[in-house]
Amino acid sequence: MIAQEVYDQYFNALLKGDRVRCTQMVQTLLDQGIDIQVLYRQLFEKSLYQIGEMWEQNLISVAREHLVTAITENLLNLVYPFLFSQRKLERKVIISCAANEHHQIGGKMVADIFEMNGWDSYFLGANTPTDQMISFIGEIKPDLVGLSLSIYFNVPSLQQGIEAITREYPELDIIVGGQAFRWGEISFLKKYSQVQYMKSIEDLENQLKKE
Ligand code: B12
Repeated sequence: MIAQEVYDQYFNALLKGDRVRCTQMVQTLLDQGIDIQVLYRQLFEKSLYQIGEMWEQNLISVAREHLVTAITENLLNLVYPFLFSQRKLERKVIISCAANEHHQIGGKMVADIFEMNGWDSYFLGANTPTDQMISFIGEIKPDLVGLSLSIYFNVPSLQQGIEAITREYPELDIIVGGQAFRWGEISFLKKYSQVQYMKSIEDLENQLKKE
């Protein structure tokens, strides 16, 4: 649990663009042994959602939103030494954003959760062209593909991605998640029998721990 006071200090530093202070604060939390999922949800995600609201209300500029995003992406790298698990499962996952989807931070967190739970994760980032994802799947031969979607109007791209994967690799399991599904409905996913929707990284981690 991150105390409100710590969150407020971090958020103020982030909004000012003070990346030295943000780095010190995150490093301290990591050194104190914070649960990575808590760091992701209660510091990084919470602050970015708050920034999104401020941006929507015209309280901050696009430039400041970009600054905050760039700082957060750098901070995610501090977590890297804490990711590797003693447990090795010999399982591989590819995580990607759908084509046209430019929000990549959530997907990166998902890839990290897999890595911490013994999987080898391959994170392709934002806006991956479907044909490129299909060839990469052929190269890596993963056990699972995870797709992230933030913007509901990108559902057609997501569907195109799912359909291309299932055409080429009918046995391959797919999970999808992301905040697009907070606003839009998910019933269209029911027609894809190998696709599972996952609500959060907590649900994902609980499932991975059972394996
Ligand atoms: C940064 C940002 C951008 C950056 C992204 C850069 C980058 N490197 O990722 C840029 C500038 C590109 C951008 C562009 C746009 N953005 Co924007 N953006 C944001 C912002 C501020 C933060 C996004 C973020 O990283 N959030 C934090 C992450 C950690 O949260 P998350 O993605 O939800 O991920 C978590 C879970 O959902 C889950 N998860 C995610 N994926 C998956 C997958 C699986 C398998 C699982 C299990 C879980 C899971 O795990 C994560 C950890 O908990 C949000 C505000 C917000 N509410 O997020 C707006 C926001 C998402 N953007 C928005 C909009 C409108 C846009 C634009 C359309 C703006 C424009 N007019 O151009 C474009 C669209 C671009 C596109 N085609 O994709 C809106 C979307 C509104 C809506 N109803 O759809 C938001 C909500 C802002 C707002 N309040 O209006 N954006």
